[in-house]
Amino acid sequence: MTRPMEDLLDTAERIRSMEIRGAALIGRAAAGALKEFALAIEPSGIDEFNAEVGRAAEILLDTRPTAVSLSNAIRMVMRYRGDDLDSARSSLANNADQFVERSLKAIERIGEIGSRRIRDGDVILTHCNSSVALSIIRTAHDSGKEIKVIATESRPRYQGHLTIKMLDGWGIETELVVDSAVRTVINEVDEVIVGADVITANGSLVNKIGTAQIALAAHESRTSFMVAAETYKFSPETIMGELVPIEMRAAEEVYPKISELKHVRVRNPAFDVTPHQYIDVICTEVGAIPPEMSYLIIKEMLGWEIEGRVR
Ligand code: RI2
Repeated sequence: MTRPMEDLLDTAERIRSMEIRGAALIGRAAAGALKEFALAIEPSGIDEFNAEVGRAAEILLDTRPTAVSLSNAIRMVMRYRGDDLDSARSSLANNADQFVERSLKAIERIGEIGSRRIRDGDVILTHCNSSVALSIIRTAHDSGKEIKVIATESRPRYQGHLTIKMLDGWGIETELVVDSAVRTVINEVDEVIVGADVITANGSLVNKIGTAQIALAAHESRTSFMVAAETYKFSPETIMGELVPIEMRAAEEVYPKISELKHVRVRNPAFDVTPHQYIDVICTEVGAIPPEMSYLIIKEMLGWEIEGRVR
C-alpha cells in the first residue's frame, strides 16, 4: 500500500473511532485528508488521478454515515476542475482550503449572531460537545454577559466532559448533570443551545442521541430551543426524499461486558431526530432562521441538483 493511502486510511480510522469527532471537525478533517492525498499521489495521468481521489473520497464517506458535513465537505472538494494533473491538483487543494476557511469563519459568525439572543444573567443548557453551540456561548461570555451553563454528560461517549473542560477554561460558570436530570433542571433554563449533525429539508434536526428528549422537555416548559448549524450541515439529499441514516455504534460503548450476557443486546443509536416544531431558531452564518426556511438554505447555499453528487 502506498504511503498516501496509508495516511488517508489512518485519518478515516480516526474519524470512525471518534478520535476526530464533532460534525464540523469531521468535515474539515476529511477535506484536509483528501487534499493531502491528492498532493501526495503519483498517478500516470489525469484519469488515474480522478479515479484515485474518487476512491479516497468513498473511503472517507464510509466512516460515519450520519453527519452531512462529511459528504458536503467532500462534495465541495470534489468539484475540482482541471484537464491536466497540475491544474486538477491545485484546484482540489484550493477547494479543500476554501472549505476549511469557510467552516472556521461560519463558526465565528454564528457565535456573533447567536450570542445576540442571549441576555445578561441567562442560564443555558447544552448537550454533547458542539463547537458551534460553544462559539455562541463563548461569544456571549466574552461580550461581558454573565451566563451560567448546564451541560449534560452525553452518554455513552461523555462528550459533555469535553464541554465542561472547555467552559472551565474560558471561565464560564458551569454545572454538569446526568442526561436524565434535564427534566429536573429545565425550569431554571432560559435557552437550550445545541449543535447539529444534519438539518433536513423540513427543518428537523438530527443531533446527538438525547437531543430530542431535551427538546420535548424544553417545549413542555416553554423554554427556547436554539440550534447552531453552519449551512453545510443542511442536507441536500433530504430534498431528494432520502431519509437520514442514523449511525448505530458498538454495544461496548454502552456496556463493555455485553459479551458475558447471553440474552441481552444493546441498541446504541448515536443520533436522534428532533421535529422542527420544537425548534425556535436555527443560527447559521447567513442569519438566524426559522426551521421552515431550511429548504431555501439548501437550494440557495448548496444547490440540490443530482449532478455532481459523490453519492
Ligand atoms: P459541531 C457531534 O457528533 C454532536 O452530535 C454535536 O452536536 C455535533 O457533532 C455537532 O458538532 P459526534 O461526532 O460541528 O460527537 O458543532 O457524534 O462541533
